[in-house]
Amino acid sequence: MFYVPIKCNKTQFMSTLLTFTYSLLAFFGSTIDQSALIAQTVSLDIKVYLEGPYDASTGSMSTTLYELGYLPGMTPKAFFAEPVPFFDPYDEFYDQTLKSSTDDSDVYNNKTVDWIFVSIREEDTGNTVSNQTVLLNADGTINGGSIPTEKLSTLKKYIIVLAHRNHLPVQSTPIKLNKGKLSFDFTNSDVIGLKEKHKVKLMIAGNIDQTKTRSTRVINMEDVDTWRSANGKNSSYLREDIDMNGDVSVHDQSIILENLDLSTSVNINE
Ligand SMILES: [Ca+2]
Ligand SMILES: [Ca+2]
Repeated sequence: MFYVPIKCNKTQFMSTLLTFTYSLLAFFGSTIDQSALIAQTVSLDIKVYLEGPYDASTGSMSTTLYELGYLPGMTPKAFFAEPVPFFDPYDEFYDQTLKSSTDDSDVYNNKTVDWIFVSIREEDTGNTVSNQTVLLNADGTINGGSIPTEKLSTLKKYIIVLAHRNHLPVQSTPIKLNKGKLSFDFTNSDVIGLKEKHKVKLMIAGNIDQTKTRSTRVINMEDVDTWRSANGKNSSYLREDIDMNGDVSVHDQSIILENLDLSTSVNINE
């Protein structure tokens, strides 16, 4: 057994060691990047609670709209209830085949709370990478939601914007792709625009008037007036039904009044 002595001073040795370390990091780094890119889609790993249907006693959201058959496209259980044709409040389905479907009650299940709009934007340019509407589950996770891998870069950061038909929109902090996912937990986050209640963070309820760019960002008297004009409607899928029990009542109004004048800078019309 023999060895060849290598002549080098301390500086050269440290330089060689650093080069070797960087090579190792580059190798494993590229392996991680490639593993994320091998999959054809990047999944959205989002958790969010809506004020109103969120029930602190169960730690999850109500699925009453599903249970009573009030979600768009479902046949209500009660004969006097008003069915709502299948539609998407934001016209951006995660699954485009749903768009042409006429009987969509099968898309729901006993975990379904409602539809929620998800927009993915590049942090540096603000450009929208993807807009889609996905189903929100009682535990705050979303059902479905993915983005073709080629639309994303492992070198960039992204912002997840969420909007709902009667809540203030909210957005995540910039995040990077991680293990083939874009992940953000809004239920345990300090981002502006969430409300802490029952020791969790919730999207703020009461934003039922979203007819103009400004009105999508604020809960004000226009929302109260919209509620007033619908007060007493019942047994259907109603924007003014903030706690999502199928009826528009003073319980819904009390939530709007609690949040009156709250606003956000998040723009969902980009
Ligand atoms: Ca509003
Ligand atoms: Ca209600």
